[in-house]
Amino acid sequence: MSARTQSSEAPHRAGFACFVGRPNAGKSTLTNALVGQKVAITSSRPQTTRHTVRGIVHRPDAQLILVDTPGLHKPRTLLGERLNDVVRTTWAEVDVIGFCLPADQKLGPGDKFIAKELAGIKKTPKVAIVTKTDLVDSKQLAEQLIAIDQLSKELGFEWQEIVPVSAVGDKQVSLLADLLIPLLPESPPLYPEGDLTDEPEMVMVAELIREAALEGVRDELPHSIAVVVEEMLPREDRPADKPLLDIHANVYIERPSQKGIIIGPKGQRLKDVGTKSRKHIEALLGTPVFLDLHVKVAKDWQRDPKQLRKLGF
Ligand SMILES: Nc1nc2c(ncn2[C@@H]2O[C@H](COP(=O)(O)OP(=O)(O)OP(=O)(O)O)[C@@H](O)[C@H]2O)c(=O)[nH]1
Ligand SMILES: [Mg+2]
Repeated sequence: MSARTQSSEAPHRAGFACFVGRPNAGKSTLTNALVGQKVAITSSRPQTTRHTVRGIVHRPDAQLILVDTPGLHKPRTLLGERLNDVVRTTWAEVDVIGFCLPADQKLGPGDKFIAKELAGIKKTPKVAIVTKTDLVDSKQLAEQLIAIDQLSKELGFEWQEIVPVSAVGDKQVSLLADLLIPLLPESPPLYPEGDLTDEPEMVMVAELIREAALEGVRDELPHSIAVVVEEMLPREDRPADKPLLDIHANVYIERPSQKGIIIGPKGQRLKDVGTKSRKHIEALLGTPVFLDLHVKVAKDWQRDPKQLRKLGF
């Protein structure tokens, strides 16, 4: 029997691997790198991801479904509590847990707290992923690998693997998929061939707008921004070869005083957010877009159950 026939007889595997870790650890960037397309927004601000985002990696013999989760942190708002609940529900449901730890930061109480919780999930294999390896030298990386190994030993469990990766430098990203796939159950594909995510288009559009709005804002403001797409409609009376999609979206903030910052002098900032996100939205949807953005105040929405519901949390 040739090697080729043998490998085609290897069982097909499919299942879920979630990425967990502190905010800003590089989970969403890694998800996008593995999928080969932006399915989750990223930013240098912590707590960018606010819901689980599934990204799908297709291989001839496997389908690896990545579940990117919000960064686990000490919650200060009702939103924060909800996000942490989302993470805990997710890791209880997946086939493999990938714990992301940035190479350039010493293990802190936040990491130890997460590792302790993971130690309690006995039945699920856990892989430690050292992210952002392009930011450190080999000595620093070696120290981090030892510290991570030590951490699991202290807590009485073993990592299935410890894998250093750089999503930005495209180092060991596909190796990570190679190592995760054998940990998935035998199963036929769970998603149609070619699907890269199951995110609804309206959600992806809202996220792209939020990503653009996050850029350049500081302090508490990133946390205060939420985006909801109200409507996406093809413009009527357009010739078939010149379609235009009208998108109406609201950018929510928490306090009237934040309005001026988001809109900017003479509306320039909001305009830039529109231009930047429109490019990404057009690439995603493959059609020209007219983007209509409005800024609205949803008072203290991160702490208000009613407002949270309205914003989809
Ligand atoms: N140099 C370098 N930077 C990276 C790498 N991966 C992520 N980053 C940066 O780290 C920051 C955080 O990345 P995200 O992917 O948004 O982090 P996250 O873990 O999803 O964060 P939350 O959604 O807030 O939990 C961004 O500025 C990324 O560009 C990497 O491999 N190398
Ligand atoms: Mg993220």
